[in-house]
Amino acid sequence: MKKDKLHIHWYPGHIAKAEKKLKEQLSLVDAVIEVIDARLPYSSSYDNITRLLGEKPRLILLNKSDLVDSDELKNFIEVLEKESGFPVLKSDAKNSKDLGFIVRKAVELSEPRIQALMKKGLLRRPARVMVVGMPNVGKSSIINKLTRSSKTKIGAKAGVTRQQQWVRINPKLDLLDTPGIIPMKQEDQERAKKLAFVNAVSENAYSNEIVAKELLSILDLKYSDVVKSFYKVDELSLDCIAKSRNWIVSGGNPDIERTAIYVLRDFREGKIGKFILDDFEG
Ligand SMILES: Nc1nc2c(ncn2[C@@H]2O[C@H](COP(=O)(O)OP(=O)(O)O)[C@@H](O)[C@H]2O)c(=O)[nH]1
Ligand SMILES: [Mg+2]
Repeated sequence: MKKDKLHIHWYPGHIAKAEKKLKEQLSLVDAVIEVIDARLPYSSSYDNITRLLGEKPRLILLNKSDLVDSDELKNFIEVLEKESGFPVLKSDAKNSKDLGFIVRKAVELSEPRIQALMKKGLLRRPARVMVVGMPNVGKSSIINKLTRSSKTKIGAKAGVTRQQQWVRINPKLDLLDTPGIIPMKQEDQERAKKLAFVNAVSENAYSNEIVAKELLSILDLKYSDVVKSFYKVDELSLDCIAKSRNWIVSGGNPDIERTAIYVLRDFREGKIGKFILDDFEG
């Protein structure tokens, strides 16, 4: 297969199936935690999330906050809260300091539905919450982080087509132990490239050179000086970076593939700097 562009194979059937499963999981919970990659506050959220989630209360987590600038993130949090009408918190799945806030907010968001059930004569029960989001945004890490404090599996509640496992996080909160995965739509190649930067699409689906070039051109718009000084170059191109690093193949040509792989890796590991790659207008 010629990898001259992104080939992301999310056939409509896949999306329909994933959405159906998500809807089934949603019917079991009072609220959802939507996980977004803080480096892509718009691009790593699903366009149709509101259609999918309906009226379900939502806590939005800008995860991987350790990889972005905290002042820039603060601005994004304000904007996203206004736009979505839901609470937005930053989170870092490698650190447990945000844990208490997340648990408290999830419980708070679930309360109206529990109150409604109690009005119908049912006994109070713990809030039921699930984690949703695109691939690789950190859903499993967050579930692990939340469940590490409490390893009590509380067993199965029946879903429509299969049993779901729950974990009791504390007396007020039960968490569905499997994340709801939201697949990406294939048509949006601009977004697909951004998602490739943060490893949210399979590496087999694209050419490193094309994605790394695109990354450099976006970084050049917003963070030119930081990136140039990191690579000790005057111009942000794979060519210049290869020469500056002395990555040369036989014949004296710059080793573009190797450079592309390194640039993507440096970015993903946060080595170049702390960057947010979406703009407010999305
Ligand atoms: N730096 C950083 N890496 C994270 C964070 N959360 C998750 N990761 C990493 O991102 C990758 C994907 O995480 P995972 O939880 O498997 O994502 P999922 O596909 O949404 O379940 C893993 O390599 C995690 O270690 C975070 O807050 N900060
Ligand atoms: Mg996972």
